[in-house]
Amino acid sequence: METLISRGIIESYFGKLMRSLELDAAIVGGGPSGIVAAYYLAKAGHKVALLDRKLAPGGGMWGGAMLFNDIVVQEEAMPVVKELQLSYREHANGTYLLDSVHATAGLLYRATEAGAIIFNSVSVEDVVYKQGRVGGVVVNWTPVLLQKLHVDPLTFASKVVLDATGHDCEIARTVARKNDVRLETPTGGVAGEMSMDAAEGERTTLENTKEIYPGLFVSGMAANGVSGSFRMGPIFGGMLLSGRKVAQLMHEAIVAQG
Ligand code: 48F
Repeated sequence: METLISRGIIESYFGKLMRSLELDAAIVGGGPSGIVAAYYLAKAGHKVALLDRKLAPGGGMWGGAMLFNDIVVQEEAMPVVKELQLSYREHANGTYLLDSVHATAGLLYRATEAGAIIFNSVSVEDVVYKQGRVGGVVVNWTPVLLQKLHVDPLTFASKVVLDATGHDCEIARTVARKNDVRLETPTGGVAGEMSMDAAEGERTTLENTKEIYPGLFVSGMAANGVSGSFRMGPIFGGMLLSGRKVAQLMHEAIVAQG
């Protein structure tokens, strides 16, 4: 029995690893924008893997506001909430409330159901960078990195890569720093996010969602962070719409590569 259990898990996990060696889309970060992007890309038939350094992907959505575990979504993003079949209730002035645990679990459920592979407890420590293009992710176990063990990583090739790492914009920062290149951002690098302006932050999240270097896209707070825009707190419509928008942009880039 013990061997049966172990063999099943090993075979299944190694299958996921093998399928991820050559991806259409590698998504770094399993916050709301990354998960929504994974859902739409997988639904479009692409080979998608999402990597999150935490044991429980979901990013900043589980905790609501100051651990009050509810979130707000505005009218414009309700088509995404409805498509992913999340439960909600009306609040006021065109806003809706969602239980943050239900909503986070629901996003993860829908993305995996659509065919996205999720690797949890896996960190992206670098990218594949060839001829002026980002072409994959360099991955390692989070516990290896936390322990500062000197262990080399594995690599997944990917036609496009998404930085959905939230406030830290880790992948964009790494690409700019290591390769001394200019990103398509106001400063040419990572500008860093500004203080709170919920309405403006929501608006610019969508505007800043784009390809910032050949093969590298940004979504969610990473999009605002690279562009020096506002944070917005526990309103999540911009994150959901950003995930949907970036999936469309990445889809077009994947199709263009053939
Ligand atoms: O920050 P996060 O939730 O991403 P998001 O989609 O959403 C932002 C909101 O949660 C909130 C907000 C809404 O109004 O302001 O903050 O922009 O999730 C980012 C995820 O990326 C993972 C991290 O564990 C988190 O789950 N992550 C960050 N760096 C890495 C990473 C990395 N190098 N490798 C793997 N995962």
